[in-house]
Amino acid sequence: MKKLGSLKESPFNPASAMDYLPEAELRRLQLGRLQESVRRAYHDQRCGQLKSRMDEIGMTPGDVKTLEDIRRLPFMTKTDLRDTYPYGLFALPDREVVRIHASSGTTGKPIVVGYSRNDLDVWTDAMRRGMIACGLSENDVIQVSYGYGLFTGGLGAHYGGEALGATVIPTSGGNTERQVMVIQDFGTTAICCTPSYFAHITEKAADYGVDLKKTRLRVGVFGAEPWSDAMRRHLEEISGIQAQDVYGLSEISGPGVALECLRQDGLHIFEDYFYPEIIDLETLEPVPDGVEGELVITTLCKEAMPMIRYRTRDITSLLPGRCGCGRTLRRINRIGRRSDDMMIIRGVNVFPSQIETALLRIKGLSLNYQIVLTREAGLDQMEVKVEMTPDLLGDRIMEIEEVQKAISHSILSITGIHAKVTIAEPKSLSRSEGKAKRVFDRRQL
Ligand code: DLL
Repeated sequence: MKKLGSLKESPFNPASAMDYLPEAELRRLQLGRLQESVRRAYHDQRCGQLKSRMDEIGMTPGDVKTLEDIRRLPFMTKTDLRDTYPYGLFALPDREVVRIHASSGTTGKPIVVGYSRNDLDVWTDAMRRGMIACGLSENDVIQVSYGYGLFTGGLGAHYGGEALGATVIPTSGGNTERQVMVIQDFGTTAICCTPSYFAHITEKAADYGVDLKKTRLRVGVFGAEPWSDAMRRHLEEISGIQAQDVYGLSEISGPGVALECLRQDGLHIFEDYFYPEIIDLETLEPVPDGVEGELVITTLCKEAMPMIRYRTRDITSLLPGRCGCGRTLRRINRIGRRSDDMMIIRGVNVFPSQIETALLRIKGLSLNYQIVLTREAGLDQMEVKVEMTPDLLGDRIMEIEEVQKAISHSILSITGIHAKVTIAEPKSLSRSEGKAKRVFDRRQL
């Protein structure tokens, strides 16, 4: 790894004192903010969901007297976002909602999230502090190659980088040749993108004869999808960077919920903004530190859309003990899997049920389908194999091509992902005797 010895947190950008608050003080702060968030969601949520759920169990916001009382509050899930689509969970009037983002839902409609001015400041601050933890400072040139748009990656990293005082280059995703050119010519020192896209960039760079180790690039801030330690070491070795993990989700704000410090020993959660719990998947009861379960997050400062005990479906554990870096913020283990069937393809969340919705829009298909995920030159590829019905089989080849195009278009419009579509003969795809196995993930993490 290149220049690692020189990587340390910059004295120019001291991380927030919040990163180092004594534990008792942090817990006190969290309690006050939790009480306020519950009050806000209870009274102001447009759909009144939390209020009716709390009323049902005879609880009022005043019953939250200690942090432990959070355990008595009801959970929220992605289904709640779907059921209240688009703005039902907002707790502010429209004029105070200054930004909207969206992410995949389980069917044709996305889930929608909103931010107040203050929510954007909180999100930016979390990302800024996370970047400091990754060893970045105002001296860095940060290339943001996460997508800009409804996806939170691009703008989240962008504003975090600007707040840090760094130079931000908003390349967004795609056009890999230009990404390599920018790294080389603009003096990029840090890149933010999905780890799989960076793997693709390294391969393309090699094709163009560019040795990334000879550029100024020294840090990668990678997330939005699971990636292994083996992948980390590989990326670090071929490009000479330090590859840092960033975690987040749209429902809670976006990237910046938790990031690794330079010790790469778990991701620090910005606990002054986000309250983490790990619950047992069966009993739904919180588990002790060190035990794996589902991450549940409560937002402590969110105004436009407070989320109370949101079940992320991400599987991890809270690491016991303090980090050697001195931060008092607790850490979560890296996230390797989810408890639902969500796939993450080039950083985009895709549910098999979305593919099914896309197929249902086309006539003449059986609903026996398979999704095959592979990785070519570092980039995720999705192939959807679907059987036609005997009726369609009688038609001319030309029409089959049209059907393929129509399916591809339908999938693209619902998921935002280009899929290779293969039309299979009737009854040719394997059938399972129990749960249908639809997804064949042949990517090597
Ligand atoms: O992926 C936000 C983000 C952007 C995070 C850029 C990091 C960097 P969503 O599109 O809503 O938001 O997807 C959230 O992605 O619940 C996890 O399953 C997965 N995920 C995000 N970061 C990581 C990570 C953004 N570092 C979902 N490791 C989450 C593993 C991750 N999975």
